[in-house]
Amino acid sequence: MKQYIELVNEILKDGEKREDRTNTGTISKFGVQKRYDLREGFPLLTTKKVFYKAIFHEMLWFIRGDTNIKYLVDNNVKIWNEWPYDNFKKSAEFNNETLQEFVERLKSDNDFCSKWGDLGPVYGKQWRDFGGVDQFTKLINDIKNNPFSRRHIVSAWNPAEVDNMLLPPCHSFWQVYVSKDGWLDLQLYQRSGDVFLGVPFNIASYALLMELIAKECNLKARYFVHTIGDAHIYLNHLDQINEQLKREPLPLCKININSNKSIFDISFEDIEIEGYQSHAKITGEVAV
Ligand code: THF
Repeated sequence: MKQYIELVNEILKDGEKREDRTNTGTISKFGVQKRYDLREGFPLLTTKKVFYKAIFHEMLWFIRGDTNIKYLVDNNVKIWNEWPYDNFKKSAEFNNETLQEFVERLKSDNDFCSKWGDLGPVYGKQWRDFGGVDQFTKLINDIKNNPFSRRHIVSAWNPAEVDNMLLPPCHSFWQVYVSKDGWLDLQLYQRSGDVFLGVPFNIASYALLMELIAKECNLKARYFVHTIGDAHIYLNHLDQINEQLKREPLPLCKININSNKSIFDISFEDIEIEGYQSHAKITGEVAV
């Protein structure tokens, strides 16, 4: 994935060192765009091992309109745990539980999980119910009935509800384009991108979304255009980024969706990655 390496190099070259909300510090460049051709393979980063199962579960969770992390923790997906925990920590009910204890309680206590496992009206809520509009269902119907429309848009950014979300959407707005010969393209506007941890997830996540929509609408997925506003590398990820720059990118894997179920009924078991080769895993801390 040469585009990811280009993105990293662009930020290191042009970026400015800044303080940020999380007090970690970043190198940041504003306004970058990369294009991935899904016909060349599934864009799952090869210069470190990516835990793609988390990406698949998360996407199905968005599509279902879910915002409570119960489904994720039940499936051992940990990527959203920090935010509800941080919220709980600030509450009167907090009794010095560790993150692990908090997650165990979410798994075993449904009332506790309804109260403390919800992220607020984040992605799933806005995709399926933005002030009463099911944008996602409408999008699928519109692609089928009026493919060349210039209004195939889904917005997770709902100004009226942003303040009630534990984290305002990073990947905030996307548009689908159908070409005359049946290709499906998608452009994402991501307001903020954590290039080491989040961006590899975001790229694969939207590539999966494209494959799912293409299959549902009898099209073939082609370009994923990834536009990022504040594209940043956290200063405590610089060693991990530099390690990846030393590694040679490997051939891309393939993705198979082994089911003819509707996009609303596809399950995790229906999605299969074929031939994923990668360099070793690299860990890094997530800034909350
Ligand atoms: N906040 C920050 N600071 N970075 C982000 O990437 C991010 N997200 C989502 C919301 N807020 C964010 C959450 N997505 C990981 C990956 C994606 C996340 C959050 C965390 C992560 O820690 N990945 C590790 C471990 C994965 C695992 O094995 O469970 C990794 O090595 O990839 C961006 O949308």
